[in-house]
Amino acid sequence: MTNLRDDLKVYFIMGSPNCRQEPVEVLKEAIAGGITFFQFREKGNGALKDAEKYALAKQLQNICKIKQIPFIVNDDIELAIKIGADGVHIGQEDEPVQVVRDKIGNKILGVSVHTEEEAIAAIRGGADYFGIGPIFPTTTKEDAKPARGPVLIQELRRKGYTIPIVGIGGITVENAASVVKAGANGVSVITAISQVASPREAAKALRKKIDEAMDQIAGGIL
Ligand code: TZP
Ligand code: MG
Repeated sequence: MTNLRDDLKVYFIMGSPNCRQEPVEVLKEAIAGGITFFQFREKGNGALKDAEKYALAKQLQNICKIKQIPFIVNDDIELAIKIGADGVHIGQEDEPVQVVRDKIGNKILGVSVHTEEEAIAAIRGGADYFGIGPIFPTTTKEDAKPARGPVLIQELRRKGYTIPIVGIGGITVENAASVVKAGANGVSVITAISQVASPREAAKALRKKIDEAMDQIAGGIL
């Protein structure tokens, strides 16, 4: 794949607390199924810290490298720089976008936004893409805001914002097409891939849905 917009199609996010099987196995299977982007998000109950977190990050990064899948680190900018990750993803409660941009140079910078004002500030600060959600109800993020559907994605596209966007929160193979139809370039998921018996089959089904939806949009059907 050649550009960020295409790379964001099936964006898998995970850390060890999200996995039923070994994270390394989950990631390998997800890649075999067809994910296009990966974010290491080591958060929540039992999350690894320090040396253990570093070691898992390196392992997952190596798998992504071999398969040429971009490897992004959630929140932990120092870790991202230390291991030479492809980028970072930050939220509104993290350091200002411009500060992070200055620290990471030309690495990929993703920012979670919930309003047009946040979107404007993120673009000014140097964001490369937005994560927007929760689109649907989710239990994965403890401090998640209420689900709002794809309204902000639709609003930003209607107003002419062209920055790559991924939807997040409660996305499944059943509802994924609606997120892309609303104007997203892809879907990011945790549960739909990490909490199922076969991450490979789940990733494959999601990838098929997104590819089909993209084809329909390109063909003017959706
Ligand atoms: N940010 C908004 S919702 C969410 C994050 C990290 C969690 C998404 O997880 P799931 O399991 O795909 O709903
Ligand atoms: Mg954050």
